[in-house]
Amino acid sequence: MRYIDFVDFSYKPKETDVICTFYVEPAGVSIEEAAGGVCAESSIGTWTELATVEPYVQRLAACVFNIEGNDVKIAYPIELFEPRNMPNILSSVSGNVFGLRTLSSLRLNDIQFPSELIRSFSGPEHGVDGIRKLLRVYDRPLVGTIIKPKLGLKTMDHARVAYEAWVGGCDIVKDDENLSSQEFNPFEDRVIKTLESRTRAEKDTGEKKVYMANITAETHEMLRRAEFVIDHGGEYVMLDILTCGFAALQTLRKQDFRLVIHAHRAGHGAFTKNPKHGISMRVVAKIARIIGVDQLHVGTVVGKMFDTRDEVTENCEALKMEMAGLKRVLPVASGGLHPGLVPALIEFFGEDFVIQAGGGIHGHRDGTVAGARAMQQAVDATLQGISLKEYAKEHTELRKALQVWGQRA
Ligand code: RUB
Ligand code: CA
Repeated sequence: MRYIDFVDFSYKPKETDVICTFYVEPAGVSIEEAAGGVCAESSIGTWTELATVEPYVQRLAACVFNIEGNDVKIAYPIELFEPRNMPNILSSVSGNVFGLRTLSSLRLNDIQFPSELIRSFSGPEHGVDGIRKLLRVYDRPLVGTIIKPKLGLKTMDHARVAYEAWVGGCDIVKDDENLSSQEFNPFEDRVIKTLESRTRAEKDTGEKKVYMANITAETHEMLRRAEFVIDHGGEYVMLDILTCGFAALQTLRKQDFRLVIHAHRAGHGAFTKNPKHGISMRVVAKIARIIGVDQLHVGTVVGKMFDTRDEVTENCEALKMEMAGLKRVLPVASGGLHPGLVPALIEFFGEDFVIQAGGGIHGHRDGTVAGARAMQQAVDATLQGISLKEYAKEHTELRKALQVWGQRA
């Protein structure tokens, strides 16, 4: 089969097909030829015709069934993929094709997985409802913080700052993505001391608090650290899912740990930022949900990261849309957030999300407790329909936060 033989506009996709939507920019060939090349190389074809293609192989060919401008839709028969093996699926649909000479750009914008394939994976164990039940918070966004400075704090100070964030009003405290087990703050010590702070904060506030310990590491070590968290009374872990890899995430999810999995997406910008080349965050979100994360960073629209409104909307949809009965994943808005942005965030996300702020809490001029209070006050005001400016008249912490960081109109 030549590349062009993989194009058939009369093909009607089956319910069991995997459907990928690519943005394709050809280099020196027609769009049909370029799209056929993507289709061939990601299924059964190669650059030349083969003497070894038996008729039963031909039936497994993927098919370009739609081209509109540069947007190409390809249907893959489910038999091409091994169930329960996300690396295998991605080696096909987002593998060699990115390097083809016949393309100047290629972006995998979306994947629709058939239910049969989705059901071979675990999916989220807890999801939005499980997290709300654990935290006993049902009617507002969750408020979380990342301990800052992200690297360098010694364990005792890390645990102290965590305590201050919780008593100030945060539900969640998490490690930053590049804090693992450095000499200044070793993992085991940190987990023990920070969970002690959590328990003390729970006693002092009467509220449920959670700590997301970053277990990002080589896979066996990652599992050992997850077990360490369980042994010391933790319920949550966080993982940098892209640097650890989807195989590691699958391994973590397959254990019977019952841990809530917070997924950080550090590194995604390397392939999501260019709208014409790479892989969209929506695809990452779907994959992460199918494998089984409970919450995931999706962008903020208003913060320090680049994601557009449309992208964040798509990411949230991927976490919440009906997908073979999978539980909904909780979106995490993070990156450059502060109290002045809360009304805009709630307007965009609704109530089912995590407002996560590092600098926007620990940068408060009166310290972390005041920073957490200011954030909680911004949430309270917004949910009561009171403007931040008005609420700030009676709430010092919020007033001081707005003085420093301002408020988004
Ligand atoms: C934010 C932070 C997170 C980023 C990641 O810190 O540490 O790692 O949100 O980006 P701060 P994204 O609140 O000080 O900006 O959420 O877009 O993946
Ligand atoms: Ca970070």
